[in-house]
Amino acid sequence: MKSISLIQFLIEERRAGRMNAELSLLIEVVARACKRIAVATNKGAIGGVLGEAGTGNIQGEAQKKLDVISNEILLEANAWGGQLAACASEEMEDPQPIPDMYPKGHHLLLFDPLDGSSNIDVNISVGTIFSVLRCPDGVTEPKAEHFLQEGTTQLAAGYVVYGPATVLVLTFGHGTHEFTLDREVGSFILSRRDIRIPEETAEFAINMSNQRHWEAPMQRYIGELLAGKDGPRAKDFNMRWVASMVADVHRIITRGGVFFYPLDAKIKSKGGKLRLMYEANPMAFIVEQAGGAATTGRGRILDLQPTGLHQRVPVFLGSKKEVEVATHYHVEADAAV
Ligand code: FDP
Repeated sequence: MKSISLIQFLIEERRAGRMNAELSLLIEVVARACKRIAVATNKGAIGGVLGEAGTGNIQGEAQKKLDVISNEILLEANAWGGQLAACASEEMEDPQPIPDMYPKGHHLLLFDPLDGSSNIDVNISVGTIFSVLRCPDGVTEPKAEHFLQEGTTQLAAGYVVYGPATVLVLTFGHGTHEFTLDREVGSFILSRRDIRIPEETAEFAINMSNQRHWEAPMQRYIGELLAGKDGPRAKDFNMRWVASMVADVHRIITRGGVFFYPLDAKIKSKGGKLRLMYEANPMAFIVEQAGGAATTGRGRILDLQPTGLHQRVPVFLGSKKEVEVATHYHVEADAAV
């Protein structure tokens, strides 16, 4: 079978009128930066990249060296190409403008440079997540407020998993596609076109240690899954929790399943655990484009009107039927109050 590189795929998408040259260049640049992050990640202890950076990010979380390195790689790669008006990252309080010496483009890029940080030092898959928005017309100095667009307006979204293989999953709103890095050649090669997530599943991902803090409808839903064949769902369910969102979502993209990071009493005041703009929105876009569903437990993630660059939300995503059941339990419980 003739292999199709990412570059060739992007050229074909451009010819089909599904993206413009600037967006195509942006994706190429992000993919190139992620190859550098993959190299840094793969070096592990001998690259001197493991451990704490000794700093904290805006959310008060301790930064790992690789968080900082990955952020710098993405910022540097994206500064000079002329495809961006500004970048925003989990690791920076405010958006980063494009330096004056470089031309500015029409896009806004948001990213979580290294998702699953707590897994870096133990050699478990981590990843990069990104989302691309259009810079509003007439805005030359984008501020945080210009990034606060509903998920439905995303032009592209993707993630890269740095695992046994480095894998890039992308959507531009015309299906979800997977590319695997050929390390010898240095190119991402199309490995799955138009991925479909099975609507039904018997596998769920959740941090069970938070169970006692969950809201009643979540307790009910997971309780029914755990009851298996003898319970109301009349089916045995299996559980997986990598604790790197990219790796958990990649499993769902590959064989189906559902992923939950619900609201719980510990994180209620923050609104959730995962960040809307550079975690939930891009993952929701990718999952929906693969035939899955993504909600906050109460409504569609992509319809949320963002209120802050680092806003957190509950996340329910994956196989459609299961996301619907869990969401229904929450909506029903709210209506009964
Ligand atoms: P991490 O804090 O290690 O960066 O983005 C946050 C995230 O990881 C997700 O990747 C992961 O799904 C989740 O948090 C893990 O949460 P727990 O620590 O509760 O397991």
